[in-house]
Amino acid sequence: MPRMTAADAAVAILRREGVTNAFGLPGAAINPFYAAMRRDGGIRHTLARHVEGASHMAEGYTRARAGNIGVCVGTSGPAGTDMITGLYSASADSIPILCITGQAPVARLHKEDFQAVDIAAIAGPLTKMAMTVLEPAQVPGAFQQAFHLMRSGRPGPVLIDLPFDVQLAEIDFDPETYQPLPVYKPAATRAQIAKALDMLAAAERPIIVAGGGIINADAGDLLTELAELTDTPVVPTLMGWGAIPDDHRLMAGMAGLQTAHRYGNATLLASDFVLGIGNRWANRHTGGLATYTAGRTFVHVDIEPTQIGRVFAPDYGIVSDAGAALRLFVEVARERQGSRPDRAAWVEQCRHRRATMQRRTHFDNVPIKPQRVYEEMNRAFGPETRYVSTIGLSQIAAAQFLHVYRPRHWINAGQAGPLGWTTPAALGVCVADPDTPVVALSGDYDFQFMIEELAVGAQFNLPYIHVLVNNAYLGLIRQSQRGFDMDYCVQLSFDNVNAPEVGGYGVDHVKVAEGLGCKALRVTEPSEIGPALEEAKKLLAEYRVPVVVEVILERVTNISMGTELDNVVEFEDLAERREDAPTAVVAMLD
Ligand SMILES: Cc1ncc(C[n+]2csc(CCOP(=O)(O)OP(=O)(O)O)c2C)c(N)n1
Ligand SMILES: [Mg+2]
Repeated sequence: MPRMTAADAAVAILRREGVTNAFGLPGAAINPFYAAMRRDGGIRHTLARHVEGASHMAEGYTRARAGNIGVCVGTSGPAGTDMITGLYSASADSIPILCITGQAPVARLHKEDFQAVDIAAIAGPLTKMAMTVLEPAQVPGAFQQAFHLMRSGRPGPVLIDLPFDVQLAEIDFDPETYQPLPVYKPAATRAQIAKALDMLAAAERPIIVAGGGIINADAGDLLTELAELTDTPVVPTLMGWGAIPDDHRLMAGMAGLQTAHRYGNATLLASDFVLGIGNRWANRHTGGLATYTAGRTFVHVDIEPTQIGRVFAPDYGIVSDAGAALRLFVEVARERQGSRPDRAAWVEQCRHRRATMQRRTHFDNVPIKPQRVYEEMNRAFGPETRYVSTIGLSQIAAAQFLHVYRPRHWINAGQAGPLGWTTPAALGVCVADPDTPVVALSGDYDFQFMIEELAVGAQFNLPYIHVLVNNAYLGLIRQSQRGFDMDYCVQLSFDNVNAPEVGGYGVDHVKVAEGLGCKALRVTEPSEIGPALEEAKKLLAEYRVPVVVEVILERVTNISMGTELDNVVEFEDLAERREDAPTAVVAMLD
């Protein structure tokens, strides 16, 4: 039997499970694992500048391609605690990442040893398994179980904590005969699917709410096929955006309190039946449940049994992987083609709402209004673009105005929304798929959170365009403070003694980005945005580093939002003519 250190066995298993990349930051307690990675030579390591960054890189890496599992590695103590936000973000959005931490030697764990913290206990609620492995011979089983759990059922992260001496201990292990454990995914039965389709057929104004589970299952094509076979309009959630292309005739818009379209909300409210697939009725999608559910029948399909009925009781629940359910949905719907109800009038109503209920994007104001930035991004970036963003007015407006045409092309920290996520997640996406253009979008505060990670992009030649919309404000919080009649602790503006040219907006992002080895441009006029984005593409091709395009916005813009689907407040003029929203996918009827 081959003998090797437990760390060597762990790395061999990573390889057998398909891992080719890791994101991390070494330290004394994880050095044996790094030594094993070095001996193996098959795992490309991206050195983060902040361990939280490594965890978000791992998440971006997972989310860019079906089957990927991002791995993040750190030393003991503060490295583990830094990655807790990454585990939270990944678990909240059902994304598998494997976090590996070093730990103090077993015999010193209870002696308040240097950087010995009970990271498994801290990570417990955020992971599908969090384990400090105390017996070297348990290491292979721990890793095998980790991959099984990450891939089975509702996907999510795992943490494995390896004491220093456990990593170094020799064990018997045969990598050649190692086999990944089978993956468990519940699948709907034909009777369940037939019943759901009966309910859909009985409805007059049905819609499908398409959640992130469809993206995780790589089932966007099946969703689109089901929509076409039954002529049912689709309302993607924020996590499901891209499952059906924005330019599909059955794409009805997103619904919600913030990241939503006016026509999406109107269509949801006009519907009488909702088939939710791989979604979780998130509060910012539903708003108040009385408004959301009144007069509607619901079917809920989810891979996790305890998600059925968690937020409200659906009329019918099906426990299934979204892909497995959609395969059967498509099969049975095909068989029923002859008896399909005529939905033409309802589909046309949804389409008409899409062509009339638009928000204005075309403003020529200086300082620039944010809506204009997204209009220019729609012109500059085609359907091949992958967008990455986290939270803020910037992200909310992006969801209202940008276009997404493919699954995994809107990569967003939906539930947790940790500031600082955007830059490292975008870098992880670049590692996973260097051939697809990546465009990150941040507000100024999000950008400043993990700004140091730009150096990782410069060092490892991970080129992407980072659109930075700068209002020198914690904009989303400023807007929500209106309810408290205050503007308190949310200003980011100051007179920068080194950069009078930023005109009181505080941080000179161009200088910082350049200092970190990236290229950067700043624009202040709406007519400069398009040319700057084109210039950014050239700089990216020439220098192969991240390129930041900073757009100086007006300080105060309120973005459409509300507390119920039927009370979303519009703060700006709505579109009345085609020229008001010139990049809308469905041209405005005027
Ligand atoms: C770590 C963390 N702390 C606090 C928040 C709350 N929060 C959400 S958005 C936001 C302000 C974002 O400002 P900016 O990135 O400039 O975007 P803007 O809203 O101005 O477009 C804050 C503080 C958060 N999401 N994450
Ligand atoms: Mg801001």
